[in-house]
Amino acid sequence: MALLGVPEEQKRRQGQVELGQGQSLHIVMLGLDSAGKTTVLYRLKFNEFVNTVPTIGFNTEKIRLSNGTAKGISCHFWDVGGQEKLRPLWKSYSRCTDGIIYVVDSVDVDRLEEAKTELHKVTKFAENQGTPLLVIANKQDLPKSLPVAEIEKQLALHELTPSTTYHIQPACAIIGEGLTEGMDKLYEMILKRRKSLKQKKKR
Ligand code: G3D
Ligand code: MG
Repeated sequence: MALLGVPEEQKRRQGQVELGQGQSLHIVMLGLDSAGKTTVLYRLKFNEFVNTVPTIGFNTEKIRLSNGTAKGISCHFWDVGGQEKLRPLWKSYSRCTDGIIYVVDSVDVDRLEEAKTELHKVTKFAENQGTPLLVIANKQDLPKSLPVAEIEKQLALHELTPSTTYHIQPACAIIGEGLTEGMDKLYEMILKRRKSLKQKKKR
């Protein structure tokens, strides 16, 4: 196993202090149907590809992250179905979470506008103000996938509510590429937010 560099190890320890022993992060995974949410979930859990079936309702898993600076951190993931009839559920599942992961199919150009509308809706809910957002530009292995900068533009991420901090991560959930980097960024944003909320409370 590769040893983490010193700064990464320091960050990890500091994060564990911030989070408190035994605490786990509550993370919701959203996105249109077939974007790859369930594939991401099981890739993170088993570190291998698991064939999925369309999610009716939701999947939930407690996962201890096994890589990167967030290694060892426990996360309780909620993977909510993305079909139109299930989207009304997104509001209650995303309420007061530590982080939101929004998975996008980088090849499904025709539905990017719809993906944008649904994402902007979610970040506007009062309970989601300030919740860090990780956008996963998935299926980057496919030849017709749009580059991440183009997806960022088409999703109009810079127009999200000003309190939303976000990171967009190119990924291929099938082989797991980009997922460690993405989770590390999300974890970093979550810690930053916790720190600033703590400081606000002290004032
Ligand atoms: P969802 O949970 O968002 O609805 P799924 O999506 O995880 O069920 O994935 C939908 C389909 O996309 C699956 O294929 C899955 O294998 C595929 N997929 C997920 N991630 C990737 C990726 O990174 N690259 C490629 N090429 N395909 C991916 P099927 O064929 O089972 O519908
Ligand atoms: Mg699914």
